[in-house]
Formats: sequence, structure tokens, C-alpha cells
Amino acid sequence: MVLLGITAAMLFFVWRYRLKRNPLASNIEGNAMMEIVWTALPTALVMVMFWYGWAGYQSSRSVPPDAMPVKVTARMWSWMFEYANGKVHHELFVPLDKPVKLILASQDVNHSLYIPAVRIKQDCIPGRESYLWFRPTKLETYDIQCAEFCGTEHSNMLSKVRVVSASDFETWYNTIEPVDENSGERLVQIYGCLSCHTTDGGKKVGPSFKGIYGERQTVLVRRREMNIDVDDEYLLESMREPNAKIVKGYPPNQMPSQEGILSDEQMTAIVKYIQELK
Ligand code: HEC
Ligand SMILES: [Cu+2]
Repeated sequence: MVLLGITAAMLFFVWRYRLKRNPLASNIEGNAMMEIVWTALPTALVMVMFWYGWAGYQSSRSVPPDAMPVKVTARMWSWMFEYANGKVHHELFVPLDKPVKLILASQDVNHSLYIPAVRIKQDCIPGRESYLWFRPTKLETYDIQCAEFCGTEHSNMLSKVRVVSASDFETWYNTIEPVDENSGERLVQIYGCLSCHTTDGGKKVGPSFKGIYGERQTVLVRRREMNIDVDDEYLLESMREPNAKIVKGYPPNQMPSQEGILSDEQMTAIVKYIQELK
């Protein structure tokens, strides 16, 4: 449409001001009125657009004081949500009609928390804190995506926002599952192990947890092959110091160390879970 308009105007002017009508070039003085109009009009238009942009930006940056804070941790390739009372989950539960402030951080590379349905997105940058807020207005479940290309499983870095009623939220929020020897299955979900490992024998970025306990395994220790038995000690070391022994056929420097992230009790529970995955 614009192209047609411009081309038509151009052709019209070529014809209208052709050489035959004005053989001798004449000097045209400026037109103050026109100059004022073509300066003032675009300035006004740009300012209107700026105003809408600024107002939208302001409201997205000013968090209501009663917003519920939730810490969001992004890492390859999963999300973790941590609430004020210590509750952690791999999905974001929020009560209806209450503003939520998401405090974003990354454990490794740049990620970006994106909730398309709510029209909000913000980068998660290692070593820097950023934030976002929104007010859920419908009892719905929305998708969460990562909008920053962050490696192999980037497109599977998914989660959900679950908007629930205030009373359902209270119940959910106040049920803090204890960490005991049976927590392993829940922990590997929440702590993002399943973005690289499976529990059914399938290969992903890392080896499956299924059936490895008690087996012989070939690992590389400073690039030298060694055979070891998979026992408690080896599994604990794999979590604390993943690069000490690299499972043959898998890449080094992929598995993040869980030192300082998982407590000793949590690691023990995961070891027990892997033991039982026959
Ligand atoms: C970003 C991908 C990634 C994540 C997340 C990840 N791992 Fe790994 N993991 C790997 C890779 C790759 C290997 C194999 C190379 C190596 O030994 O370091 C591995 C190896 C292991 C091993 C040794 C397995 C074997 O067959 O000997 C264990 C145990 C393990 N991971 C546990 C975990 C636990 C528990 C978590 C969650 C807290 C986790 N991993 C999260 C990538 C990952
Ligand atoms: Cu990501």
C-alpha cells in the first residue's frame, strides 16, 4: 500500500513538473507554514508513542508493595521457584488476584523467563538480579518458556504458571514436604536433574539413572579410562564433583556441581532413589 502510494506520487510529480512546463530553472523560497507542520506533526506523533511506551514500562517496573516475592532460578535447562517460607517447586503456583514479584537469577548462562499469556519477559543473567511482576486475574494454567537460546535442551526448558484460588494456594503453600529418604523422586524433578537425565533408560545429555546402581561402569579420570562400581560413594562424588569421573561417551563440564545447592540429606535421598531404579 505504502509502496503503491509513493510510486504513484513520484510518477505524478515527474509528469507534473516536466521540463517542458518550466524550461528555465527558478528559485523556490521556503514555506514557513509547511516547515512548522512537518516538524510539529511527527514530533507530536512520536511523543504520543513515547507516552504509551513509557506508561507501560512504568507499570511493568513498579511492583505493588503487597506483591508476593518468589525467587526464580534458571539453569540448563529448567526452572525452580522458591517461596518466602522455603517451599521450592519446579512449577509456579500463584493465588488469584494477588500480585507476584518474580526475582530472577541464573546459575549458569543467560536465560529469559517468558510467560507469553501474561505478556511478560525478562532476562536471567548470571551474577545479576532482575525482576518482573504480574497479577493473575484468571484461574488458568499458563506456559513458561525460556526465550534465550541457552544450549541443547533450550526448547525443552518449560514450566507452568498455575493460578489457583487463595484457599487452595494457602493449603499448597503450607504443605512443605519433608526431606527424608523417600524424597529422591521429587528432588530430581525440582532440582532440574531430569532435563539431562531420564529414569527409564533413555539417553539425554547425560546417562539414564535407571539400572546403574551396582553396575560396572567405564569412566574417564583425567582422560584415562577406568572401570568402577557404581555405589553410594561414586554417586555422591558425581553430584559434588561431576568432573572427577566422566562417564565414557558423555561430555565433561555439562553436569553442574550440586555442592552448595543440594544438602547432604537431599543427596542421600537421591542416591537411595537411584538405587531403587532397577
Ligand atoms: C545440564 C545437564 C545436567 C544436569 C542438569 C544434571 N546432570 Fe548429572 N550428568 C550430566 C552429564 C553430561 C553426565 C555424564 C558426564 C559426567 O559424568 O559428568 C552426568 C552424570 C551424572 C551422574 C553419574 C551417572 C553415571 O551413570 O555414572 C550422576 C549420579 C548425576 N549426573 C546426577 C545428577 C543429579 C542428581 C542431578 C540434579 C541435581 C544432575 N545430575 C543434573 C548432565 C547433567
Ligand atoms: Cu534457558
